[in-house]
Amino acid sequence: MKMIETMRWYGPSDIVSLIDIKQAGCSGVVTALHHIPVGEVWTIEEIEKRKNVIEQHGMVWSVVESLPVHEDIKKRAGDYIRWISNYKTSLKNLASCGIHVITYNFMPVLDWMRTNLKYETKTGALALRFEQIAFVAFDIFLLKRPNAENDYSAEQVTKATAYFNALTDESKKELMGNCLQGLPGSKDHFTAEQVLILLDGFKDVTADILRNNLCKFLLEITPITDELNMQMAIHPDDPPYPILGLPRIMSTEADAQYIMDKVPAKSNGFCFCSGSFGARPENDLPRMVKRLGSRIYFLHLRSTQRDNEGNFYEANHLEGNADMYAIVREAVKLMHDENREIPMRPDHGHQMLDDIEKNPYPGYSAIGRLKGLAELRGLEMGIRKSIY
Ligand code: DNO
Repeated sequence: MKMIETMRWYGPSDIVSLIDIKQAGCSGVVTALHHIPVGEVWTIEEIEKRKNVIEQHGMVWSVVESLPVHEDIKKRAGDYIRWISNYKTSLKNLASCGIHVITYNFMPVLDWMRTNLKYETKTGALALRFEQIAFVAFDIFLLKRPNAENDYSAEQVTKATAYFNALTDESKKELMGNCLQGLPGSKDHFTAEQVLILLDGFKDVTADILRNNLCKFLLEITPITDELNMQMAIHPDDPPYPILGLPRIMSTEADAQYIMDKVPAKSNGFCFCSGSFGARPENDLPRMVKRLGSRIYFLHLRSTQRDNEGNFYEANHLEGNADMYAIVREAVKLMHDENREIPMRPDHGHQMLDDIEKNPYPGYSAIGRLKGLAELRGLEMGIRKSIY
């Protein structure tokens, strides 16, 4: 049993083409209908259209990433009943088109967050980076979130003030743009005003409430996903701790265990993202693969390099803090023991070589991911052949 090698494709507007993905050696494609507004139904017609383009290139649509969850569902407010009903319809439509693995997340307002999208690594290739103090400076001085400074220590505020005062106007603009990236698949940025309004909508939503809302959502959809033999794969928080005063509830092994216990349905599972979980030192990644085992439906393999101040950048796939050998070894054993293949994608990649001049979706340039995939594929084969 081996990992199903895939790459993410953002759809027809992606500068990385299906031909590129095919040449990288992938048999599967991970994509979403990014043009459909969050909450609206994915019709069979639209799903088929996307599926056909992928199949015409000799690959299959292995995983949906993401079928996004409307903010009202996360708050359990507003029109959430309608959005859940739409979500169920989209799931049924996907299953009827033969697509069964669905990634989603339950991070309020924003998806992943980085302060620097072009951090120069030691080779000159560019990586994504999260720098605490830069983020605090963004929060207090650029976003101007009310009372933001109360969420940080006096030392952090002092450092962020000095950091901010030393920035040129251009660097301020860049920091703002990086932190206000739109949702994945969109090249539209959020504005500070929009984000402040969205944040305000979550002001009464504590971590316990959010967790509860996630469980209620799962209790509503999993009878359908169980029946249709689907696999729901929740993506962890990135970074895996609260930001901008928002609760985060999928950051640790205990978080994952909690929803597994509350919603034991078989279709309730995880997208194990070693990069996201790995930004938090206490997350023992190989052990998590072992423990979450049968509920892991999708693997995102990536490593981060952390420092003592809570900063991290995305390292080469086989370097950094993640013990990729041990992670892949656990995954190989899991697939062998359960006699199943798990889709995997090299998560992100450095912007390097010819891609430096291009404008790919951050983290999703072709060559860096191709390199990551090649390394991971070799690692997996070596492990597999040495054990079995
Ligand atoms: C980042 C991605 C995430 C992920 C979503 C899943 O590069 O891994 O944006 O797709 O959180 O819903």
